[in-house]
Amino acid sequence: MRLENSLHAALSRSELLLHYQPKLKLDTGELFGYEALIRWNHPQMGMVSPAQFIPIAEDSSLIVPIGDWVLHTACAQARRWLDRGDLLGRMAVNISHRQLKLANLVDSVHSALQHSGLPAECLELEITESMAMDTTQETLDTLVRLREMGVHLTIDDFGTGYSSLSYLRKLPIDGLKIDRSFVAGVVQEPGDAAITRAIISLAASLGLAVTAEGIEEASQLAFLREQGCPFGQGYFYCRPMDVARLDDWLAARR
Ligand code: G
Ligand code: G
Ligand code: MN
Ligand code: NA
Repeated sequence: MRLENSLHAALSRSELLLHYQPKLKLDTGELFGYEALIRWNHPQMGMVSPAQFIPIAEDSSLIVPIGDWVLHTACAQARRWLDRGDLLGRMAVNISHRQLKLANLVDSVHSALQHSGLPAECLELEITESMAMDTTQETLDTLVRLREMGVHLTIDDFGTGYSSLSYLRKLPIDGLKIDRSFVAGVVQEPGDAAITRAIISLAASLGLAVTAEGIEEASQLAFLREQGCPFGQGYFYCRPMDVARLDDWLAARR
């Protein structure tokens, strides 16, 4: 309850901020886009992880104004990078379950795109596999409308949910993100290597863009390249960082 109260104040006190993690094309190492990751700089507790406060935001409906703020902020930043030539592909934003259910997501995305002037094609929404399994007609309509606007939809943490793959046929999606728990084991664990290979090949045959997340080592990158995985992100390239530090990282690459 106390964290909930201070989370309410956090928005108006500008304690929330976004970090961004670059996503790269694995074959050339070219910068493709970014994933926006929320942070809470709490006055007493310091940096609070979204794993801690997003569930609180979901339980209290604060996820609606917070999600709206994330979309507006990420789209505005993407527009700046696009204008500077530092966005070839897309800005990815994580969407939580309740945010999708509360159904004004179409308006919220529309407003964020309008305000920022970011083309819809430059925005990607990441939804979790459990969300994808649990769509009602209403949430499916929301996803279809977002897709019709030109926004890309991606299944995050792919492979960690349930085993039914039928939703891949049903949902208007463009991509999959291989969960980092599999990527972590591709070199040492034959099972993780097999699952990762299977996801890459499944995505390719369904025409979906696949991203490997949590790449930490050159050996993992080599495996993913060998398997033809097109996109990746992870500490090996760059940690999620605030705009100032990411601008330094971008400048150093030029
Ligand atoms: O960046 P980090 O590993 O701390 O993120 C932890 C979790 O919080 C991840 O599951 C990530 O998807 C989620 N997360 C990060 N930013 C956002 C956000 O803006 N909105 C939502 N709904 N989830 C987020
Ligand atoms: O659930 P989602 O995939 O959105 O969460 C992404 C989380 O993974 C973020 O919290 C981000 O900080 C974290 N992350 C990004 N790259 C790496 C990495 O290379 N290793 C690890 N362990 N975590 C990472
Ligand atoms: Mn994600
Ligand atoms: Na993930």
